Amino acid sequence: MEKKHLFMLTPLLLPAIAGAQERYNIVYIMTDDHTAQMMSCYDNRYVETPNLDRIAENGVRFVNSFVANSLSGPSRACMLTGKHSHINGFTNNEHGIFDGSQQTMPKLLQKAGYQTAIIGKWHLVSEPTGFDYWNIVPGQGDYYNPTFINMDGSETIEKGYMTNIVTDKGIDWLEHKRDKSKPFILFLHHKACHRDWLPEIKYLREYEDKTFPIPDNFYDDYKGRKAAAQQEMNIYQHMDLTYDVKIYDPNVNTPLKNTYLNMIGRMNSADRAKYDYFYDSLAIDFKARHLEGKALHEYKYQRYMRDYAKVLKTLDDNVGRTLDYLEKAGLLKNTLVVYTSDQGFYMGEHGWFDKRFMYEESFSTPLVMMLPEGLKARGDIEQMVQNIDYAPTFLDIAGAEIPEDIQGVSLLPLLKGEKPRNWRKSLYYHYHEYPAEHMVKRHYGVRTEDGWKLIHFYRDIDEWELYNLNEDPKEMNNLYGKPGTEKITKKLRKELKKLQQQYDDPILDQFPL
Ligand code: SGN
Ligand code: CA
Repeated sequence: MEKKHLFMLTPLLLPAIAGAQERYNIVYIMTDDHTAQMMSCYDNRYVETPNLDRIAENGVRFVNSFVANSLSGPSRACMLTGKHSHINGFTNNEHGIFDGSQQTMPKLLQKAGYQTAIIGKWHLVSEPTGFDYWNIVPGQGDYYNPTFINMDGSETIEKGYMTNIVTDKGIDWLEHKRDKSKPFILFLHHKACHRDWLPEIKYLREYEDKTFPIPDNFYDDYKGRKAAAQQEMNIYQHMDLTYDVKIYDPNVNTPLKNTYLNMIGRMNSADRAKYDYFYDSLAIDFKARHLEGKALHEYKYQRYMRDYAKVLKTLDDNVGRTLDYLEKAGLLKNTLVVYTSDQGFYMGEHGWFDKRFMYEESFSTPLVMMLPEGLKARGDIEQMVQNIDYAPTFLDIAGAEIPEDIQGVSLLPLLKGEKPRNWRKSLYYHYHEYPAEHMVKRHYGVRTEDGWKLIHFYRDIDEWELYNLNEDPKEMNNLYGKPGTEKITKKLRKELKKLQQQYDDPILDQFPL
């Protein structure tokens, strides 16, 4: 009797299942430390990234895209939960363990009938939850012959270069591993282009003839900006000559020399021979030049830019390969392709590498999307968006309900080409990792759509900074406390308070506004 009942229901269920098949898929490509200055559809001074640009050309480029906390683990936790760091609990890389029992976007997508998979960098310490398939690297992962953690907890050392491997695994999942009757979301999370910028062997010589222009605030003296003066991410002072610049001298010890040797020790002997041949010749040349002061400073900058650009070259190829696969498989018409990074990065601006600060280069992150049929937006999207918006956007795209407690907002109306009234006019930021590597002080702040920014650095410092981005886009002139700024400061403090209340940040109790 019961069987018959089920059988009778089957035809009724069919249209719903067919509907499910037509739902949009999502391929969410995220890189590490890739900044908009190094992506030609945002900035063509430095590199060409034709495949990344292809995404924007067939969809949209967000020109005001930001993170909530400019660091890997925290950024990933914001993206998974749609909530700020103080709510999702993963505030910093050094002590964070993501609580995987909480509500996350992949779990909600599973409930909505989606297949979920993540391949590559995870960086949240606890095991992934909410994924039907995962294959991640421990911690930061390695560029050469990386170790992967499998779902049964075992580890496999994969042969080759990380960026190629992540792409291979992604395509393999799409082609062979997924259940093709269901819509899916695939997180392809690359290690590129994180420090320590180890290029793929075939691109060792790429960009070697290029001299990169030096940013005009490369020799920043940090006047009026105490936190900026106290960081440890200056190219001149803090880039390790062996590890970062790759000048290896067996007789010279630098703090990260052993880390470097372990890292390049992962290469097979054929790759290693080519690698050594290339960088040893640089080291010989470097030694002969006896560089000091400004010349050494700029030498380090050029090495940094070239190696970062080489790593990016392989990444761009692989994004191209991913897009080509989707096209060939007939998936593009029904798949949203998202490309972003876990945060932006300094390419010599203020004399820096790394990120963390709420200044524009690292507060912002590239975000481009190739849109499936039915989503009509094209070109630039000017509205301010943040990585807490990805979770509600993907849920919305999937036709799933967006829970009330999610703090981000869905970008779907923007992707449809709508011009929503009452879009947010300001964004909240809070960075927590201090004291820690690179010594960027804890800080929080507000940035408004009309180009004002107010930041408070705290803990063993108590400093406020105010910027007018329209007049001072490089954030060199701290206006806080200057005559004539009373009114705007008051307004921004009020806005900051409103955001801290809205997002329920307990820091407001510590520093009432
Ligand atoms: C590593 C790097 C740092 C970097 C952090 C965080 N040091 O610790 O330079 O700021 O990761 O980066 S290294 O010696 O290991 O290269 S994040 O993107 O993962 O947050
Ligand atoms: Ca990162």
